Amino acid sequence: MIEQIRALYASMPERLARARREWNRPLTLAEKILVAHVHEWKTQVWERGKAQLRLRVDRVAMQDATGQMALLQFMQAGKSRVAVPSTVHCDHLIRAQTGASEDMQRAVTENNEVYAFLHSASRKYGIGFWRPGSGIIHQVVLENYAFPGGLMIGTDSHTPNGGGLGMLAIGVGGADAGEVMAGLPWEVLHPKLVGVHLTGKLSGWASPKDVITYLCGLLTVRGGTNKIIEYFGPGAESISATGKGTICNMGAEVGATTSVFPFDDRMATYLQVTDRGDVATLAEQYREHLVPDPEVLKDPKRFYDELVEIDLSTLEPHIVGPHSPDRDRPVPHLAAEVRKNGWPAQIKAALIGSCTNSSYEDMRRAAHIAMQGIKAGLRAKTPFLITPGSERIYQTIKRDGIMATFEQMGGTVLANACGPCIGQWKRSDVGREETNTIVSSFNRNFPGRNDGSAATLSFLTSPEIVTALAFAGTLEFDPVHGTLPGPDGRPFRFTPPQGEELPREGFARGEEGYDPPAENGATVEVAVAADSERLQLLRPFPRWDGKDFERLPILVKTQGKTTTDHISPAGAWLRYRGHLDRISDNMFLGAVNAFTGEAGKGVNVLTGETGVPFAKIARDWKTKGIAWVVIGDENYGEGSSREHAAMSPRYLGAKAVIVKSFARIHETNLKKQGILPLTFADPKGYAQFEHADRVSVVGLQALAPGRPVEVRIHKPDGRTVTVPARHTLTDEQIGWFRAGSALNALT
Ligand code: MIC
Ligand code: SF4
Repeated sequence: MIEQIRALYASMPERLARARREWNRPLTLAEKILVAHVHEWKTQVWERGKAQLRLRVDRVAMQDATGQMALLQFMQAGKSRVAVPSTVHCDHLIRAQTGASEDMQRAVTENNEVYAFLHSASRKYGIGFWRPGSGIIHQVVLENYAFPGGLMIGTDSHTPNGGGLGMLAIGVGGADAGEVMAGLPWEVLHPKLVGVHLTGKLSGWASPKDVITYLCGLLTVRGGTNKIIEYFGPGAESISATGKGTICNMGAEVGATTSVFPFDDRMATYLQVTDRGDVATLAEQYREHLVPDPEVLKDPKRFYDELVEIDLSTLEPHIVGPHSPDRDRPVPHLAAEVRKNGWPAQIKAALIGSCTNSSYEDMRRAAHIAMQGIKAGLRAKTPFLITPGSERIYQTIKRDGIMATFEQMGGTVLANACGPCIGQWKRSDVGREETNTIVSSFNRNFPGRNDGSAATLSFLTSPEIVTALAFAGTLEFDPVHGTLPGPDGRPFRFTPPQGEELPREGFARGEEGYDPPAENGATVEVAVAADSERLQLLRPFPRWDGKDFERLPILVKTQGKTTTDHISPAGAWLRYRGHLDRISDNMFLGAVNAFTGEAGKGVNVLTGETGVPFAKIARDWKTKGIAWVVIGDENYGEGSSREHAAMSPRYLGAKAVIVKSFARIHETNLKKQGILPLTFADPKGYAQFEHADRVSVVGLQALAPGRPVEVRIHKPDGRTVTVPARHTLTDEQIGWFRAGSALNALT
């Protein structure tokens, strides 16, 4: 790995000098990394928000839930070995139920077939394999692979976590990963740049999490779409590398392509402690290339498309939720809002950890709060669950007594995995329809996400605030100013959290759980049983027949938030992530039907039957040879990178998805799978569609970059309404559409 980094750094001075010369200006950090990774300087156009970048990627990471499709697609390309260093991480499929060791054993048995597939495919094709229990993809990547100035893609939307070590790390669908592993350059819309100028220093209860929850409120869930958030300024150095990781990780919640911090001493220290002193030394040598040019820092307004100022010294702790990560307020304002909205104040579960917040520093600070409560004679008033991010963190918090502190307070340590963050949480304390409140230090809180119940109100904040709230058991407690009654009746007040950023004695080692690929992959068999209910080899989607889409019914018009969790829910459905036919039964289960107000169900307009799950309607139409369209609202496809949210619609007959606006990864996933993603030229177009309408999309033979497309609505009374629509397809992507999918265009 060090050789790869050395070669990249050695190439940077000349490449960056050329860009400065030709553009006649200094460079931001994000630009430096993009320039250093451009596939072909001569032909590349550099227009932010317009041009398509073709980049050479240093590394690919896949997790077990999205990695199955990524590998199945890679296998279709017929290559014998991956073209770039790649890893698979088993983290999403482990269900949290009774605690780490039992949950792990259950997972290994339950998921045996999928793990065997991922393992054998990894061995065969030259991919590093991280076994279940080794940790959550983003934490393991930060500990082992991320490096300043690098460019990686990962089949998970929180891949930007690597920005904590100065890397451009970007979430993608499995098709993107499959193509890059097959040797193609990676394409992405040239992002605009948001500069975030950090001054001051975090203090008191404020933590890195509050930088990003505050930004979520400021920018909203759409505000970062097709943008890179680049942090800089003196405040950046006051934040640990893992704290920076938290901030970059949750940049996914504003839709940002990725987020990045400039290289600094905090990163160097982290690299050293994680056994990469050689990378740290090299980065020190090339420091000037791994930070923005000095002129940019002097006059940032000239070089970033948007600029945000945050004074860390005045930042308060924040908490966001329920149901959306941009519903933000400072913690002290929460109680009043809870009363105003009639949300249940009682907290039913408090959870810390996840890929967002499970660093040593996070655990130390949370333990500092736990310790204070224990000393005052208090115990958690609610179940308190801890998911460590990796085996290293797990072993280290065990060695350093942090785990014992959590347990003494009444906590349960779960496996090193996603668990309750992705709905892998077997909860028996509340009924499915029961409105109830939970708090966590995770990054996502869409309805139904954690326990499958849309009635659960989920709030997100820092691990230290979650820990304090666990002692109180109610959202009405303000840990910053409030007091709790101690056992002797005297009021007890927490002092602000403290904790070292890295373990004094270094990280403890456990079973790291890494299996290298086979020397000679040709002899390894990748087994997929023909009758498997979990894995299914893919068959190419049919090519476009050259015809316009004529008079198609609307399967669903979604209303309001339509995240990938609404389109293709996770939780119990994670079981079928490798089986396209099976998983397609979950299609649109969470989507709110704009015509009826119900979730997951609609009217089969061909038979008149009501209250039918969308997948069932689509299957009926598929057998009759009838294709369909989707109408959607703002930021359609927000959230996860899971391409099942595009593959299932494609598989069951979607031709076009017409919406007010898209989230980046999902729009690309639709293009890759051969579905036409369109946006209304005027958002009012959305209101024109009624349930018995038929929809045509015409002029498809003349489909060209930048040229609008005409959508016609045929009303039951014979009227036709024309709605102009736009698309963002490039020439190459139009090729995917014609071929039926990007993969078809490849082979
Ligand atoms: C998520 O946080 O939503 C997930 C689960 O990690 C997804 C990936 C998936 O659906 O498998 C993501 O963020 O991309
Ligand atoms: Fe796993 Fe949650 Fe992180 Fe996604 S956000 S990778 S589900 S821990």
